Amino acid sequence: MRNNDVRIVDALQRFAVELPSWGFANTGTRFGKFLQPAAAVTIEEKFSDAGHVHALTGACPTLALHVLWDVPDGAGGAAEIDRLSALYGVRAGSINPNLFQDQQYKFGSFGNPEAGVRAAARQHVVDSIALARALRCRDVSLWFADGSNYPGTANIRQRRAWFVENLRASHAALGPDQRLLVEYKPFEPAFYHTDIADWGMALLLARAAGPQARVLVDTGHHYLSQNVEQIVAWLLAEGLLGGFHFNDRRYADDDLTLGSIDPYQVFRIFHEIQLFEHETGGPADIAYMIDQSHNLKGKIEAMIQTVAMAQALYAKAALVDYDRLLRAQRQADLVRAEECLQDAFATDVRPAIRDWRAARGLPADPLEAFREGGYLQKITAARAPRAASPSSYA
Ligand code: RM4
Ligand code: MN
Ligand code: MN
Repeated sequence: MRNNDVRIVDALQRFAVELPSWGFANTGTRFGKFLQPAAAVTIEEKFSDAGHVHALTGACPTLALHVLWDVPDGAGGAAEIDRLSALYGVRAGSINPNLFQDQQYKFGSFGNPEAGVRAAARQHVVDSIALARALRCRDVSLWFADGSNYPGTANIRQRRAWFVENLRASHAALGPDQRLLVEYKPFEPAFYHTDIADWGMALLLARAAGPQARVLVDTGHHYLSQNVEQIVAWLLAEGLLGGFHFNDRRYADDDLTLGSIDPYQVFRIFHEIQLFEHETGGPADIAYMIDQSHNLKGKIEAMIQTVAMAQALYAKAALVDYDRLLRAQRQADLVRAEECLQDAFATDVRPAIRDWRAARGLPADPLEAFREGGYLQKITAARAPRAASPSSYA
C-alpha cells in the first residue's frame, strides 16, 4: 500500500491537463443552445474561470485558445493575453486556428478547390504560429472540417496533395521549439469523406509536413468500438504522438465528460503511455488537453469533475505492476496479465489523492470546494444581467 501511495504521488506530480477556453462559453448542439447565466463571454472571463479550476485542482496550468473566438487580432492580441495570464495564474496553451467557420471555407480550407481559399487558410495558420510564438506557446493544433458529403464530388488524391503542400508551408513557419499537431476525425461535419479521417492519414501528413509535426488524438474521433489505446501504442512507437483532446463518447463525437461512459478505456490509454515510459526510461512528450464544452452541466463544475477524473485514472494506471505484467505476458499467463490491469483499475486512489491535495494546500475535494466557495454565485451575479450572448461554436 505504501508503495502504491508513492506511485500515486509521483503520477500526480507529473500530470497536468490543459483546459479549453471554449469549455467555459455557451455552446450547444445543432438543435439548440441552453444558455447558462454564468457562461464566459470575454476572454478575460475564460481566463478567470480557468484560473479558478487551476486554483482548485493544481493540475491545469495552461488554457487552450481558439484564435477566432479568443484572439481575433492574432499576434496583436498577445499583450492582452499575457496580462490575463499573469492576473489569473494560467498560461496560454495550445493555439487553435479556426479553419471552418468563415464563409469561404464552405468547400474546405487546405483542401478547397480554389487556390485563393487555400492560400487564405495557410496564411491564417502562419499568423496563428506567429501568435503562438509571441505567447511562447509550443503547440499549434490543427483540426479541419474539410471533406465532402457525396461520392464523386471531391478529388480525394488531389485534396491530399493540397494538404501536404499547405502543411509543409505551415511547418516552415514554425520556430525551433514549436510543434504542429494534426487532428483527425472520420465524420462530421462532412459525412462522405473527411480529408484527415484517421490516425494513419494524420501520421502520414504529419510526416510529410516535417519533423516538428505530431498527431493529435481526440478520444471522440473514432468509429465505434475502435481500439484507441492500440492507436496510442503505435503512435508512441513511431514517435509521433503529440497530444490528446480528452472527452468521452457513446455514439459519435459526443464531447461528454471524460470517463463518464467508459473510464476503463481512459485508464487503458494512460496505461499504454506509462508502460511506454517504463520501458523507455523517459517521459513521453505528450500534451494532455480537454476538448469538452458542456451544454447541460454547469461548465466549471463539469470541468473540475473532468480534471479530477483524469487525475484519478492517470494515478490508477500508475499502479500497474509492470514486472508481474511483463512476466505474465511472456508466459502467456492470460488471466494473471489481465489481472494486473484490473487490480490497478479497481484500486481506490481517492484517499491518496486527497492527501496529495492537502499536502499542496489544495482543497481535498475540489468539487465540494467549488460548490461552497461562492465563485459561481459571484460570476452569475456579474454576468447574468447582460444580454445572453451565445458563442458562435456548435
Ligand atoms: C472538433 C475538434 C476540434 C475542435 C472543434 C471545434 O470536433 O474536436 O478539436 O476545435 O471541434
Ligand atoms: Mn478535438
Ligand atoms: Mn471533437
